Amino acid sequence: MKTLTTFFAALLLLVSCSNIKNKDASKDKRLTYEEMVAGKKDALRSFNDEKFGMFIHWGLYSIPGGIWKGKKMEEMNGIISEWIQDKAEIPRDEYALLAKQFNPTAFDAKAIAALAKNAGMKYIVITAKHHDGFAMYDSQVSEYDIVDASPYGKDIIAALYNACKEEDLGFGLYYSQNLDWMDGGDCGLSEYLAQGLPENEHTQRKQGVNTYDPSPNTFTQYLENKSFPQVKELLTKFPDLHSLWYDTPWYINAEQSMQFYRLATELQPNILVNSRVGAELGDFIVGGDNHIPEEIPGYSRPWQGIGTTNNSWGFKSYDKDWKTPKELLYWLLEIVSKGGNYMLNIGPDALGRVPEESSQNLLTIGKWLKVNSEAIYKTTKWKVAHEGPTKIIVKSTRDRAKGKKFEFTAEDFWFTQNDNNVFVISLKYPEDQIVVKSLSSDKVEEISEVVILGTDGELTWSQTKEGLVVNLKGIQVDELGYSLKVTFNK
Ligand code: JFZ
Repeated sequence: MKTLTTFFAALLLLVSCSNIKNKDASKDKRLTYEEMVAGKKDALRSFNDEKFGMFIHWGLYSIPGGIWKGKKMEEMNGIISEWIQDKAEIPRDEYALLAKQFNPTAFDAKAIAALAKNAGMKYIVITAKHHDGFAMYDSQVSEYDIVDASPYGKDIIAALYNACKEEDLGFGLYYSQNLDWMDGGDCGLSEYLAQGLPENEHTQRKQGVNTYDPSPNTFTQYLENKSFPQVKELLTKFPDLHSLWYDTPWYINAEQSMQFYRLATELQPNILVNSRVGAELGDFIVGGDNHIPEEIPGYSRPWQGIGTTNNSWGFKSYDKDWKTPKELLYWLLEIVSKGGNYMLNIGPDALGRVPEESSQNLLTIGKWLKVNSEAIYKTTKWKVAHEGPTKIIVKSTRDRAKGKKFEFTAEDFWFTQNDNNVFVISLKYPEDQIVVKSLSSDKVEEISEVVILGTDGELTWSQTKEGLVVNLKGIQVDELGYSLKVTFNK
């Protein structure tokens, strides 16, 4: 009996030693950045196929809605309402009082997930913590969160996570890893400068730095005691995330950016991390806010264009400059035809309601996408993004807010492609026929079929040296516009 016990004790010792060796080995075998990125190929292919997602900015800033003590954002040199604490220089304790009145009883996670689904969106990314430092989920790291600090007391991120799973929608989180006006001290500005890192527009303007009432802790303490631990708890609490959307990495260094990337990827190897993690890292590139690239970007990674439904990410009570369905579709076509994925924002109000105009406009887009889905989802850019006389350049949110005319002609066409097809998308019907010059017989292979999505009717068409000529007299599929599916001879 003794011999048998000794044998099993020795066996146990042998196994545990080999485990320690393996653990040490596996620790030494930490993936390189390139290996981490390479492991996300399938997730990136889905990201390309999805084309359209919902961004949600919702937090304490939705209560003032862009007005502080009678002053509007524009009177404080601002525009986007989620920056109200910064623009009005609201001391931390005063701003935190907003939490005591935050009781969004109208919030309906299932309704928001259904809205995204019916708008033709394939994923949602919502602000878990924006620059004001307030967590919209039940955080064990900080009490400054919706469950511990507000009368509402419920975890809206968890509710929306579950609603998205039920609707088979991707679910991602926005997290402001650098700027934090409650706990971020000077948001890293002094440490950034002490490292001799290059001065830039942000450091010179101290953009987003709490200079009016900074917390007493150092930025390193903020990173170690709040930012990294909250990212870790979010990725543990919500195990199957579509993406982690970091933002404004203006005062963190390359090593810290890599730590944020690695932290997310080691916890969820398929999670897509955006380029605002900083230091040129990230699985997909995010363009500027409300920015349409003038040409097809030469990015080596997938890219995402982001936009607002009016001129603010957070709810802005007096901003009624809603993008019409026609303008929203223009943004989608401009971004998708240039190989991007469009993430369009909604800003729920203090009670959790989605502004009626933005949800109605999203549903109109969803109706168009139902008919024209083949021209958008699972496509890639073609050699030509757009043909026609109309060129509308939008550089930023402020640029768009100046007011632009989103009118198009029957000669304006946007293109996408998949397999052996090119899709020709237009935002205006012709009187009788169209000539698509980019599809002339001397520019592309011989065409074997031309159909219009959403109807079965036969089309009269011919491919000439001038272009693809199609008779569309009297045809109207959807008031926003139509898509032709052009198939080439194999
Ligand atoms: C940032 C945030 O400050 C803003 O509140 C919102 O969340 C937006 C989506 O992201 O704003 C930015 C950040 C970077 C650029 C522009 C606006 N940029 O690089 O052009």
